[in-house]
Formats: sequence, C-alpha cells, structure tokens
Amino acid sequence: MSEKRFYQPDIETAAYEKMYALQTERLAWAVKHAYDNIPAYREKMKAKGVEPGDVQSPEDLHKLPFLSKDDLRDAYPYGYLALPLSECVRIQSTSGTTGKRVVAFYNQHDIDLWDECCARAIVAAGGSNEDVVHVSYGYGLFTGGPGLNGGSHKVGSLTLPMSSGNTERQIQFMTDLGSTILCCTPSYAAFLAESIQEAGKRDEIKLKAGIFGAEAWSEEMRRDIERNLGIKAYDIYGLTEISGPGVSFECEEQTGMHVNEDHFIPEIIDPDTEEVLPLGSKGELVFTCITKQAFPLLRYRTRDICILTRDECSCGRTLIKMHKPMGRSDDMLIIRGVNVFPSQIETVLMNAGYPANYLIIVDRVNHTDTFEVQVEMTDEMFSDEVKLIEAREKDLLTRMRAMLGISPKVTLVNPRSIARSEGKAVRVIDNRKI
Ligand code: DLL
Repeated sequence: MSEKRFYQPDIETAAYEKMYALQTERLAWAVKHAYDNIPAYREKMKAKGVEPGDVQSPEDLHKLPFLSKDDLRDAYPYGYLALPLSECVRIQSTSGTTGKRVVAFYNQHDIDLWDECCARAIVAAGGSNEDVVHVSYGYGLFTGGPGLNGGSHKVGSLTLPMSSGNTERQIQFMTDLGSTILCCTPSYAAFLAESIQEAGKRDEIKLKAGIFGAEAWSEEMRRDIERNLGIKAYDIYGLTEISGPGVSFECEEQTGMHVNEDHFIPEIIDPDTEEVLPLGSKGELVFTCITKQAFPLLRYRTRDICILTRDECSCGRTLIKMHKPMGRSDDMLIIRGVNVFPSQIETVLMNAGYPANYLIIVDRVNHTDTFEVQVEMTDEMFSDEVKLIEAREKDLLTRMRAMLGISPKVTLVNPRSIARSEGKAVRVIDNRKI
C-alpha cells in the first residue's frame, strides 16, 4: 500500500509566508463578500467604523466586529446568509438543546471545501482508498456524519454510513465488512469498546484508527480507547457554524490539532476584555472563515477555551495547532465561586482507574451550591461491602479536592447505571438555572 501522508501537501506543508499571502488574499475577498451581501454584518461594521478596505491582512482582523451565537439566533434563519437560497444546496444545524437552533447554509463549493478538510483528517489518521471508514457520527442536521462521510469519499475509502445507534448492528458490520477507521464521538467509542468486549468480538475487529471529536475528552480517555480497541485515536474539532468537523484535526504526533488555516483563520482573545492574545496564551478561540460563500462568518466567537501554537511538527505539517479545547467560556461551571471544568473531573477519574462514565450534578440549596459527582464502578470494582465502597469514595474525594480546590460529594453507582450516549455525552446537570 502506498502510504500517503497528506491529502493536500502543498497547503498542509506550505511555508508560513505562502500561507500568509493566501490568507491575505482570501480575507480581503471574504470581508467584501460579507459586507456586500449581509446587511446585518454591514451594519455591525459600520457601527464599528470599519470599511472592507480597512482590512488588508490578517493583522487587521482586530478591526472587525465579533459575531456570536446570539447574533445568529437573533437573525434566524436567513439573517447571515450571503447567497440567494437558489444557490444553496444544504442546511445543517447545531446540536444545542436550548433556545433557537443555529442553521448553517452551504453551496456546493462550501461542501467541497468542507469535505476536503475532513479528507485531510482521514489521511492524517492513515486513511487511504484501502480503508473501510465506519462513520458512527449522527447523520442528519448534525454535521458529524455528513462531514466525515464527504471526507471519506474524497479520500476514496469505502464508506460505511452507519450513523449512531444500534450498537449490535455496528459491531456486526464492523466485523463482517472489516472496518479499519472508526469515526464517532469519544464517548460512543468508549461504549462501543465496552460492547465489543462484552460480545467477545475483540479479536474479530480490524480497526486501526479512530477519528473522535464533537466533545471534550481527556488524554486518559484516549489511552483507554486506544488500549481497548487496539487503535490509534485521533482528535478532530469543528463546529456547525464554521462548517462542521475538520476545522482542525490531529496528526500522528497527537499534540494538538492542525487548523485548516487556509480556510479558517484562528485568533485567541480574552473572553472578558475581547483583547487579542499572543500565541501560547489561553483564551477564547475565534474563527474567521475566508473561503465560505453561503455563510461566511467573520470573527466568530466559539466560546471554546484553547491555546494556539506554531511550533514545528514532526508530521511535516506547518498548519498552526490548537490544543484540545479546555472547556468553554460559557459552560465552565462556577461552583461556590470556584471554576470547575468537567475535563478536570474526568482526568481524576481516569487517573484513578475509573471509566469515563460519570455525571456532575449541581444544585443550590439554601443559597449554597451543592456539588455531586456520580461515578460508575466497573464490574471488578463493584462490591457488596459498604466499607470498601466508602473507602473508594473517600479516595476519589481526596483526589478531586486536590485537583479542583473544592470538595464534591462523590457517589459510586452500579456498573452500567449511567445512561450511555450515542452522540455527545451529557455530563452535567445544573439545576441551579431552573
Ligand atoms: O460537534 C462538529 C463536529 C462533529 C466536530 C464531529 C467533530 C466531530 P457542534 O454540534 O456545532 O459541531 O458543536 C460544536 O462542540 O464549539 C466545541 O465546544 C465542541 N467540540 C467539537 N469538537 C471538539 C473536540 C460539532 N474535538 C462544539 N474537543 C464546539 C472538544 C469539541 N470539544
């Protein structure tokens, strides 16, 4: 098999000067396109006193106004559409459950570029036309299924559009058709691994790699999935508004995700002051789409807390890297005044040998926050002896206090008692808002 390391080597390994020139040219086009075709955006620019001609290069990005999910919701559904509907061929939508959904529009050009971004991710995970790509992300309005499906077609892999659910059938197809690359959320990958083990099919699967994203997952969870499925697990990031999966993707180095910066220019800002922060700083990730035609968002605030770095990568790609998102500036939990990221709790659990099946329940009683973490035991941990369970809970509590600086109530629950997710896992129940 000829090992192809890059899908588009001229872009993925371009010298910085070449990338910068490309971004400069495309950015000028994108700003003018949005200004000319989206009245709401034109108003925003005018309110900030900016004209398209003021943005000559990526250095001028800071002059542009930000866009937020609320802007898109307020303008639902067509307010940020830059083309006539007759030129659009697809709609996708965010997975949010509260408020109005955000709908994203695509013309064929946008779909082609999105597919190419996902193709880069698949090739980076070792994919080629020799592979069977098993897509268990949801299909439909969610971008996971359609995105990886399109990417797999571009690579020329045999594509299994499984969608999520029906785990028994997933395992059957996986074994019968020899799936080699699995694409799904990390929580579903962990569940599939568990189910494959239970079905005694571990030796029958041919998986070599997984492309997992759409939700936060820890390094510890990665190691668990890799061990249990016998694969290399790659992270992939994206959001519906910026096209879907494939905004960034991991290479074999597994030290962050390369951003497809020929299409999406990233910035990191301080979420409170909105000031642009230098490379290496932790802050909120903002993207400017420079090639999208139907839904060309500029300076879109993702709310994902992240770090950007431009270090040399052993894979040969020169594309800027983003670290794994470390939580969100909007769903970070503040419990009794302490900032808590669910990923910190996951890290504690995985380090202590627990599976990533847990639920964080926050409430407010008598004006004081209550904070409980329910953690599922494995069959091996399960015991009838109360003393043993209490000792385990105490141990976890000590570890969590050290990590978080705050003490949750830790409750161990029976194996398989926390509902599994076929899509994004629900990890937090915050009753304080109700
Ligand atoms: O989750 C798109 C996607 C599908 C990405 C499949 C990767 C794989 P949305 O439903 O719009 O789109 O949710 C976007 O999910 O702002 C992040 O908070 C989170 N997210 C996405 N990928 C990752 C990741 C898709 N790899 C929101 N790690 C984003 C952590 C992620 N969080």
